[in-house]
This record gives sequence, C-alpha cells and structure tokens, in this order.
Amino acid sequence: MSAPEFSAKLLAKLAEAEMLVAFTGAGVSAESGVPTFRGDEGLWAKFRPEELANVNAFMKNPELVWRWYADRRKVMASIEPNPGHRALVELERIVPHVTIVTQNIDNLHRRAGSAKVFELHGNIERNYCMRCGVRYDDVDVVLEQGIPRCSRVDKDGKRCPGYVRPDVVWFGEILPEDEWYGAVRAMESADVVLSIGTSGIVYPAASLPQIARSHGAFLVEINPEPTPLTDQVDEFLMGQSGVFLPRLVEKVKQIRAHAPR
Ligand code: BV8
Repeated sequence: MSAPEFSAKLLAKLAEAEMLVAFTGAGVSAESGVPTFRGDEGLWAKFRPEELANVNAFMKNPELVWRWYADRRKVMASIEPNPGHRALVELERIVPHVTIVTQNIDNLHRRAGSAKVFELHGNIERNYCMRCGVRYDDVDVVLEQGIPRCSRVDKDGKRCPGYVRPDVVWFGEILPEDEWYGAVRAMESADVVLSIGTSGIVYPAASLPQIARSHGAFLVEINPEPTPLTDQVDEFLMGQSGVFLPRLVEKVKQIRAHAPR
C-alpha cells in the first residue's frame, strides 16, 4: 500500500488550526505561466533579478527596467490564478483565520479572491512618482512615448520633474512597514504556516518562516525541490503547489466536516 500523501500529523494540525498563514513566492504562480526568478526559464534569464530590480539600474537605464516591468505586466495581465491560488481561497472557508503573505507582485492572490493579503514586495499594477510620491496606479505605461513622468503641477505652475516607477520593492529598499509588520504579526500567531513556491533566498522575507517556527507554528513547505528552509520544516511536500494544495484542502475539508462540534 502506498504511503499516505499527507501525514496524520499534518492533517491533524490543519484540522484544528485557527490561524493559518500561506507564505508564497514565485513558485505559486509558476503554473499560471508566470516565469519564476531563478528557474532556468527565469525572468529574462540573462539578467539576475538583483541587476534589474534596483534603483541604480533604474536611474542608469530607466527604459530597460521599465521594459522589464512592462513585459512582466503583459504576462500577468494575460494569465489567471491557478488551482493553487484558488485552493488557498477555499481554505478561507474552512479555517477561521487565513492570511496570505506573498513575495509576489503579480496580484494573483487578490484576483483569486484571497481576502487578507500582505504584499511584502509591492504590486506590479501600482506606480508612483519617485520624487513627490503621487500615485499613478492605473496609468497604462506606453514606453513608446518615453519613460512615464509625473504630471503634478505645483501652486506656482511648476511641473514635478519626477520619474514614475513601479510600486515594487527593489533590492536594497526597505519593505513597506504595514505589510512587513502585518506579516510578522500573522507569523507570530500562526498555528500552521505553509511556505509555498519560494527559494527562501531573499531577506528579510525569508526570515518569516523561522519567526513563525520560533512562536510554535507547524511549518510545511511545498516545493518541487528542496530549499534552504527544507531541513527546518515539520513537513516537506515535494511537488507542485497547483497539484498539492487542492488535494490537501479537499482532505482538510472532509476531516473538518466530520469533526465533532
Ligand atoms: C533590504 C520585487 C535593506 C521586485 C523582489 C546587499 C545589499 C542590499 C541588500 C542585500 C545585500 N545582500 C543581501 C541583501 C538583502 C536583499 C537580499 O535578500 N538579496 C538576496 C538576493 C540575497 N534583500 C533586499 O534587498 C530587501 N531589502 O534588505 O533592504 C535595507 C534595510 C534597511 C534600510 C534600507 C535597506 C528587498 C528584497 C526585495 C527585492 N524585490 N521582488 C520584482 O519582483 O521585480 S525579490 C523577488 O525575488 C521576489 O519578490 C521574491 O521575493 C524573490 C525571491 O524569489 P522567489 O519568490 O523565492 O522565487 P524563486 O524563483 O527564487 O523561487 C521559486 C521557487 O518556486 C523555487 O524554489 C522553485 O523550486 C519553486 N517552484 C517552481 N515551480 C513551482 C514551485 N513551487 C511550487 N509549485 C510550483 N509549480
């Protein structure tokens, strides 16, 4: 008889969990068709993310960096949340408190219907002026007309000379305070944390599962391959999130439906 797909311990933890956090990286969106950062089909494989996702690269070559984001926006606008995203939404119907803490900027958790999402690294659908901070969230960047510039005019009629940039966290930049502290609080009170589709390389995000563990959370990792986190988790489910998550949620739904009230 083949070994059960999910351990009795994992199912018991999920059956009684009140507070669950899903900590996600690019891997949770891979099955939607969003290239991961470090896979061999990784974004613009000839560049390392750190080379493009940083303010110096933007100031040196705003066209190149904006083209990278415009291309990624096009991909993200053309795809849908996958069964992994939707299983996490389903989980909200059976576990009292579910929080998504994502490193992704693709907006797919919100589009799938997740209610509580902390976006540690921003959101590619939002923009702001680097100089005055005015938001340009719905601006449709048309690079043919040059790099988007701020259109704010001050009381003396002077136009703000700032560049408009994507509202994402670049390397070397601090994470948005509300998102970071919201994520830390969620991790500190989690019964179960699912670390899904992240290589666990980028800090401070990668420190979150350890914060949860040190506060007693049961730590589960879902990834087709081991990561630096793997030997510290309670359960490692080796495989794709779009395959594992729907099956895991289905199982937990059955258990919780038959649990004595
Ligand atoms: C900070 C937004 C400091 C932009 C991203 C030197 C100088 C400065 C900083 C540093 C430094 N050295 C180290 C640092 C810290 C740095 C860092 O961690 N660097 C790394 C590279 C070592 N961090 C920072 O700079 C952070 N800021 O430290 O500020 C500071 C402090 C005080 C005051 C001022 C400054 C900011 C980091 C945020 C960077 N922005 N994204 C954009 O997207 O364009 S990071 C980007 O890569 C993503 O957001 C994500 O977080 C990150 C990692 O990617 P993953 O999501 O893990 O994806 P990856 O491809 O790596 O892995 C995918 C995984 O999925 C794989 O494991 C794969 O096996 C798996 N998978 C594949 N398919 C599936 C799957 N899993 C499940 N199912 C599948 N189907």
